[in-house]
Amino acid sequence: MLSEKMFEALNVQANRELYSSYLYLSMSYYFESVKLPGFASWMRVQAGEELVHTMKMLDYVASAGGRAKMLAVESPRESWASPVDAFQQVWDHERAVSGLIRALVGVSEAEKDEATKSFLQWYLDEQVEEEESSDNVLNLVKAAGNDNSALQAADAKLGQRRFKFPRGFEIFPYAASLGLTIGSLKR
Ligand code: OFO
Repeated sequence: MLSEKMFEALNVQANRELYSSYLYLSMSYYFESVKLPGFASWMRVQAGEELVHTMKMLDYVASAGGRAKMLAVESPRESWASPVDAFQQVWDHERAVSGLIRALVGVSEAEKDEATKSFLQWYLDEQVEEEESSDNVLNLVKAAGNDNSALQAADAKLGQRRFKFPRGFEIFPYAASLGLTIGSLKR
């Protein structure tokens, strides 16, 4: 059985993961509004992944005998000055999330909770990928700058991204039903 402190910290992090999903969904609608549908689609896939991160963490709480809590989700921004501004926030946000996961690992160590520390390794590995992919996209968008045809080419490239269940997600019991929901959002 996990400590109350560990359960609480996991519930708080699940809320931050849901906020990440909300932030990327907000960015998706922003990109729709400025007629960049490929960027909007990339963000929607990202929002789906963050929802998976949320549920994976809440599932862990529930399977360890705790109560998964639906804490209030903060409202994200609704607009950005440019695609670079939005993707800069994605990169900054992902680096901040990596810091939160490392702090959570610190809580598991302080609580001498080896099971949770091992569970959190998945998130640490995921963050390495997320920081790398957001850095790549930021560089692509920066290189396009204000050149409209380069921006359209970047939009077409990002629009090719498709949702995939993250590594090791077979442990998630509702994967199939979530797959149906997210699959239905494909263009
Ligand atoms: Fe992009 O962060 Fe979740 O973990």
